[in-house]
Amino acid sequence: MRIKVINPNTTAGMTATIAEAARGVAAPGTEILAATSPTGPVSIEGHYDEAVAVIGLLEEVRKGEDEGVDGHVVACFGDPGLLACREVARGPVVGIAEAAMHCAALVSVGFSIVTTLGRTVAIAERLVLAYGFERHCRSIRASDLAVLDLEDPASDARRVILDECRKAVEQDGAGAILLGCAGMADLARDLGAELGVPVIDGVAAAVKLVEALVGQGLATSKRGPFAFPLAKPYTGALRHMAPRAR
Ligand code: 2AL
Repeated sequence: MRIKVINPNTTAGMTATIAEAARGVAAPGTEILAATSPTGPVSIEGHYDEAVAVIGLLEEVRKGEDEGVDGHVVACFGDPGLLACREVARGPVVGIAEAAMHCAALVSVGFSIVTTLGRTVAIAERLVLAYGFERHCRSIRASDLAVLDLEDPASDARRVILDECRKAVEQDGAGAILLGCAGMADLARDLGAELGVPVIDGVAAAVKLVEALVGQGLATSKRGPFAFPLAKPYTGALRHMAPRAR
């Protein structure tokens, strides 16, 4: 099967990290197509970044449909535009935050999320509530690292994130840690070994969930709210985004 993994920010170096994590867990018969958003913010660290990033993300999902991929992964921990992506796609579309939360609930009692800047905590909090994981979530901790710090070897990001994870385990009662940014995907294995609890990278979790869904012959329901968007003209700079007649 072919799974398209989309980084909704425009930083290709982060897409490389995401692609490596995805390919590291993909089954032998799974091909990972990794894509970087063609337009928008270099990193997604707030509601405005998210809103603007969704356009490039949707362009890539529309291309993925033309390419005939079996499923998509939205590789940003805010799961931006996830429901809109589901309207456009035939196959499953899984966000890395929801994938990580579902997997955590299966292997631990209580999880904590370690995210980037403090301003992203509210985004994760809203997702915890939207997905119904409030009884599972012990804490959401900000590392105060900017997303692009994760790309910079001089930033000491690994140590800063490890410290925050340790506090989540020792002070908040977390049985598992969710890495709150796709750019942290390369840290999961190492941090898990050091902390002695499951450390879940949402990119890996989402790839395995798409494989599980496609493997069961499950696609996105086109009855109800995930039906294809209604065909109509769009005007102005976004006219190329107009839904196609079906
Ligand atoms: C993210 C992420 O996963 N990618 C990005 O640009 N921003 N999430 C975050 N909490 O900072």
